[in-house]
Amino acid sequence: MSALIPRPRSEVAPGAVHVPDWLTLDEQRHLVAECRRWAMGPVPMRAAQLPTGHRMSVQTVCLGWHWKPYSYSRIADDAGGGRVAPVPDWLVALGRRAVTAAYRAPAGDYTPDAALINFYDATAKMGMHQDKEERSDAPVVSVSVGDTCMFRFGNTTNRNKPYTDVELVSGDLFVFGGPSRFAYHGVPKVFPGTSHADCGLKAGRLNITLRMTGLEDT
Ligand code: MD3
Ligand code: FE
Repeated sequence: MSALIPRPRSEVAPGAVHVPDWLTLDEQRHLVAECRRWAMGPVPMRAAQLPTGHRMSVQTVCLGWHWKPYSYSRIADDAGGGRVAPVPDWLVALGRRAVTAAYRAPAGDYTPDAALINFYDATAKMGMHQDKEERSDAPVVSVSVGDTCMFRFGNTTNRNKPYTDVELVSGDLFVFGGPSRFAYHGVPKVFPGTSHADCGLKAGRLNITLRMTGLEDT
């Protein structure tokens, strides 16, 4: 239990900072409740289809900008055609607090304009990839709720070794900025049955990432 043996904050690579147990249980439950609402629309949560025709095992719903492999838009043409809901101010504020907590420095002009909410069931995983659709090198903020997962943080050159495996537990924060912003990363495994009901999620894992896209409406 993390409450008994605190896990230390660690800088896994330059700009990649893991802050265990950052969210309170109240904050986790609030995020879960909001994710349940976002999953229902105006754009429903869905498993995105890859250009290969395969479906991702992870289910995703977005705020601010809709992401599909591999571009952002305001309209979800692959998920019912609705217009994506805005990122609420409290979530922008959470992103700013996250950057401050990770880097122990003011968040400056950090203003995330996109949130991606990923849901993992017991068998879902995410292959090693880079996030390159953004036109900004601002940090990505990640918070996790529910089942523990194995998060794999790689290098900026290729999807293979060297990489570092880190367990992400409910309430953990991870911020990826600076030289780590374009590192390969993935989620090879979720550990079913590791969530505790107090976080608001009985089974599965939610990950919320906040990003600055650097995109503008045309
Ligand atoms: C490092 N999500 O949504 S979060 C993704 O747990 C994504 O759902 C995973 O990879 C998840 O793109 C991993 C950690 C993460 C997110 C974005 C990053 C690490 C990152 C972007 C750049 C570098
Ligand atoms: Fe990613």
